[in-house]
Amino acid sequence: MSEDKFKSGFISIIGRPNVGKSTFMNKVLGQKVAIMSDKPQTTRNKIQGVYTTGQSQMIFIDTPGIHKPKHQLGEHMMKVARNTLRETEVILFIINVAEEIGRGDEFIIEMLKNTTTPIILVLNKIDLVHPDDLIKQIEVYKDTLEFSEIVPISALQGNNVDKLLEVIESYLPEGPMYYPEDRVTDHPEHFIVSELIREKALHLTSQEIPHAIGVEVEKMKANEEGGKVHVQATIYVERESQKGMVIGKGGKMLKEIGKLARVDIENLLGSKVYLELWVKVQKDWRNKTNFIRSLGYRD
Ligand code: GDP
Ligand code: MG
Ligand code: K
Repeated sequence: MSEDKFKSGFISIIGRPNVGKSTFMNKVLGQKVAIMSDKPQTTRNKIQGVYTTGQSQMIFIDTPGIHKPKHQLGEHMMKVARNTLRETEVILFIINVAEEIGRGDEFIIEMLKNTTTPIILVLNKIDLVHPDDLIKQIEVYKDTLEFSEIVPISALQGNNVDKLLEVIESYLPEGPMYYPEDRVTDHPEHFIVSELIREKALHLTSQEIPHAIGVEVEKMKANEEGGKVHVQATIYVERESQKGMVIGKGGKMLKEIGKLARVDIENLLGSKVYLELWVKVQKDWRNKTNFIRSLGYRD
């Protein structure tokens, strides 16, 4: 294989909550990159999983939480999603084959209607259905969009995942290796740690604010003397009232978030952790992230 035939590209993963997007990414990457949770929208589109073989490199972009916009943030997420769909080479539309097509799927289909990017329909969770039902589902979906490919898999058991990767590769253009071969995510630890903190904050705070929370890990430094890793992170919220909720009475809530997150981070890193958490109000913290930069392009 000559080097100029190397293929690479970005792949959006789209699908309603709990269809198995994170499970699929983790299966491909062989490690826990995206945090799995029963709670919808734990992850955002910033996730990058990079899968490199001898002949190609696939950069996966998770595009979670695409629902009918009910409020401002919904609309913002929609915009982000639309940009993501435009910028990528392939769209993986993942559905849960064990469930009837629902409004969430239909909304995504509606959104994909004007897309020129090739769409691969991934029928996930085939381990849960009878082959006859699989065929029925294919019939249902076939009429909804022009799919470039339809691939049934079980992300959990790994069935047909290799086949899906082959299909994806066939849609990638010739391109460079954007990331070093051994790189799974851009800042795997920073990212995973921020997701762990976000996850705790979501679990502990009230229903009204989850979308408004973002976490950025500013510093992760091993303190050689104590053997502890010093993690400094900021939880971003959009309003003063939300800041109050995250901090809690006398700092009780923030303390609890920190306590739970610290345990997980210690397990992840395999060392003791000193976790320093800050809460900041920043109205448009989401807009700060330029899409291309978040994908790791460098100029
Ligand atoms: P996401 O919200 O789309 O990222 O979904 P997750 O990857 O978090 O998966 C949601 C749930 O579905 C988890 O409990 C997974 O274990 C489960 N799941 C994912 N893929 C499969 C599959 O192929 N078969 C079965 N039986 N369960 C799956
Ligand atoms: Mg997920
Ligand atoms: K919550």
